[in-house]
Amino acid sequence: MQVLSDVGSMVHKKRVRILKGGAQKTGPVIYWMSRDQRVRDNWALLFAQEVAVRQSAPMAVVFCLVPTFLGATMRQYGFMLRGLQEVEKSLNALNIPFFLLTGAPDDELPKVAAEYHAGALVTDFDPLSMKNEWKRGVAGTIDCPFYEVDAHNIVPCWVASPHQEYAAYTFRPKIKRALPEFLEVYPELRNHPYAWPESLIEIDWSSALKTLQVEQTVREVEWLRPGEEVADRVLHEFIDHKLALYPEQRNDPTRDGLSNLSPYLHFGQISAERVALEVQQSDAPIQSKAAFLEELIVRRELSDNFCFYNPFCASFEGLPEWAKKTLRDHEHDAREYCYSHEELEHAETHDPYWNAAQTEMVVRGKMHGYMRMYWGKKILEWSRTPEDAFNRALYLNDKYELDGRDPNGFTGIAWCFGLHDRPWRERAILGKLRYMNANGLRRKFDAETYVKQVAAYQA
Ligand code: FAD
Ligand code: FO1
Repeated sequence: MQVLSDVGSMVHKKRVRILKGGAQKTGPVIYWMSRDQRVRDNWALLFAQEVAVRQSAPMAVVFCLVPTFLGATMRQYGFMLRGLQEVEKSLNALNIPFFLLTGAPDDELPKVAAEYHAGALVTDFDPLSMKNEWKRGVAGTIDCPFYEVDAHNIVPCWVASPHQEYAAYTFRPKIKRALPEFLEVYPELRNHPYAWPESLIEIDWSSALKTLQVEQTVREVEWLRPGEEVADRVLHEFIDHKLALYPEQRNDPTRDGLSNLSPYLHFGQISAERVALEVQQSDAPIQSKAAFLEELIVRRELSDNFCFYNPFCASFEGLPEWAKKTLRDHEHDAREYCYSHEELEHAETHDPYWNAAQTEMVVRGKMHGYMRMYWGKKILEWSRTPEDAFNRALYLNDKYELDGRDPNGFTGIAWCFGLHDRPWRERAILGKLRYMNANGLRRKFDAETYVKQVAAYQA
């Protein structure tokens, strides 16, 4: 894969990869927005503007809405589409049109590029294999240069490490070394100086909605509103009221101690780099900032590393060899509890804490981070085979979590099955995998209060 030599000045050239080379043409520059659904603090959008300005060309942003996406339901599509309506308004105010296409990106984008005689196409980076297939399809059909910009990670994924990392401790020093080079102040996106050649047709959002073929019963949530503006408010509420206590409260699901930024980060409605800059500049204690930035930067970017280098990141196959072996060695161990898919989905197990976590996810669309680990480990203990367990955890996570089908989700689930961890003392079913039990929860927080709080969400 080629990287940029000297094109671009505002955007670090190592952030950009050339998916299709060639000389830039005179036509408009199109940014195919996908993972980074925001106007502010978006290196891909800034890069597209820079390329357009260099050719005195107009620019547009295109989003391709697919009818189904890795099991997403109305809950996640609704969150995304409301955010995109805000994107449309903000872009229009900067003289940049926004187009919503419906259908497969590898069919629709080449049509648009041909219709407008695009001078260049820019997109944002995503490690998911489906996105790479789309990009390969587009690159094979278009007739102009095609660039990919890592606008999601602070340290571009291909720069952070050249291979799949073993664990956080091998990745951390690499990220820390690279951070000073990439944790930069963002320039402002300008009012675009070259007007789009045609008058614009208003987007018909309700018709777009009708193209979706998704599960409608998993409803949108009320308590966390989508969009860039709200994301910024959520960030500042976290910094002002929760960050200082983050190290003490983050493992206690009875406290409102987390940032709640994951849905916004997932849809790119806020930039992780912006979050890191604001956290760094805050006057919270150094240990609090460090604890939060460890999650936001090291853990989050480690997830992209896993999915970028491991094509099987979303399945049992992608786990480390030692983990697969120990799980297979114990596959036939007797299970005290073995629940059906329905029993899990309806939170009908013997374990009130697990049931509360599952219910929190189903009702609120966001399970507390600490409970996610326990939840995943127990699914492994209570399933017929480890492969079954992996698939069930992924299915439930992606159906209900607002932040589902994210590299963090694939990695988080794989962590419950040994990824980025080491072998522990061998026991039944889990073999050498780290074990978690209800006593551990009770030692960390008031687990009965958690159960009561979740019951109140249902009322
Ligand atoms: P905060 O604690 O406020 O963290 C801030 C940010 O740091 C998060 O938004 C996230 O980007 C990053 N972060 C925090 N913890 C982790 C972690 N363990 N790994 C990677 N990044 C992290 N995260 C998702 O975004 N989507 C998922 O679908 C998802 N599924 C998970 C499933 C399991 C079984 C496990 C164990 C973890 C999963 N996680 C997932 C990771 C983590 O639990 C969530 O990112 C976190 O709970 C989100 O809440 P927050 O933004 O309020 O967290
Ligand atoms: N990306 C797109 O480019 N088009 C879509 O229609 C789309 C739908 C979608 C629905 C739910 C969801 O969680 C994500 C969705 N994404 C879509 C992708 C998303 O922006 C992320 O890039 C990936 O999930 C991985 O990070």
